[in-house]
Amino acid sequence: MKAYVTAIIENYVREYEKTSATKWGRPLVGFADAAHPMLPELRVVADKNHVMPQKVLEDAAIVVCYFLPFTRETAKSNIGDGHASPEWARAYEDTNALFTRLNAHLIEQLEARGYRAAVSPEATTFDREVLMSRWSQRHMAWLAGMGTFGLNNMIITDAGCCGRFSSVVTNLDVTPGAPLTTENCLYKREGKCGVCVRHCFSGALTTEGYDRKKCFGVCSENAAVYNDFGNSYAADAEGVIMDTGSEVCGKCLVGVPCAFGKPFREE
Ligand code: B12
Ligand code: SF4
Ligand code: SF4
Repeated sequence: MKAYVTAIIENYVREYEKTSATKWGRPLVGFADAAHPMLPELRVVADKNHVMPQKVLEDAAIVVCYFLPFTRETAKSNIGDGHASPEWARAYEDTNALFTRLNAHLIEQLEARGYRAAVSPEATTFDREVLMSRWSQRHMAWLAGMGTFGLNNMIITDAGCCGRFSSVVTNLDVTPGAPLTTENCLYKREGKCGVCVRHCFSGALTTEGYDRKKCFGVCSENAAVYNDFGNSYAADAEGVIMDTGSEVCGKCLVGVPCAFGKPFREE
């Protein structure tokens, strides 16, 4: 079933990009244990109302997580201080739109085989005061063993961190992955690199920590410029839809050694 799910995702993306301005690299797919003992801790480290998979699907067993890498061209367009590139803003909106359709397709395919699957509606909303979501895509991917948190806060996968995550809760009966035991970020591994921090011209990201409000300020400035590519993530935590524009930046995940792969040679 793992190969089947992976093939559905890969095929969908390849078909979809034939008519999309944005292109993607090969998707990575992971499987998280929906009953992992660390899941309740999300309510401590992330949002206190973080949704548990069993609330999304009663007999939740596996959270299918997937990562869509951006292309090197998309990343290159966004290198340098100032506003995010139009290609970056478009890739953000196009990827979120693709997620909605691909998740519906995946659910349909699984249901046709007698399984059940659902998406957490909270995944595409966040509280605009505390700047947290009640469904953390990164933590699900981390639990699935898809990668580790970089200094830039991104999950660094085998295909790097320059891309986006989505997830679907299922009752699949497959063996889940487990969190990795070694770091994929050079700074966390060996105390060197920090290129992501140097790219953050606003000072939101430092080696001491991350100021999400400052970062959101930069993303909001870009949203004022990019109003034409779509309006995903526009719902607040209560589901109220706002006309926000594309809240993007992403300077800390382009032109960095972990953008498209692990930033070190495997031993
Ligand atoms: C709210 C939100 C924002 C807010 C707040 C950012 C933030 N860091 O939380 C704003 C609007 C500012 C924002 C900005 C960006 N975002 Co954003 N954002 C989200 C959203 C909706 C929720 C994230 C959340 O709840 N964070 C709250 C807390 C829990 O996270 P945190 O502050 O990073 O702290 C945790 C980690 O640092 C972690 N951690 C660090 N080290 C370790 C080690 C271990 C062992 C563990 C367990 C945890 C851990 O622990 C902390 C507490 O749990 C998610 C989508 C989703 N539903 O998950 C996307 C998401 C995180 N964003 C994403 C991206 C790409 C961006 C931007 C680049 C914007 C852009 N697209 O151009 C910037 C990057 C900012 C940055 N460097 O962090 C991607 C990340 C993809 C990836 N490769 O990992 C996500 C997953 C969206 C997606 N669908 O792919 N974002
Ligand atoms: S740029 Fe370097 S320090 Fe920053 S997340 Fe990537 S590997 Fe870690
Ligand atoms: S997204 Fe932009 S403002 Fe936010 S941490 Fe990264 S470089 Fe800094």
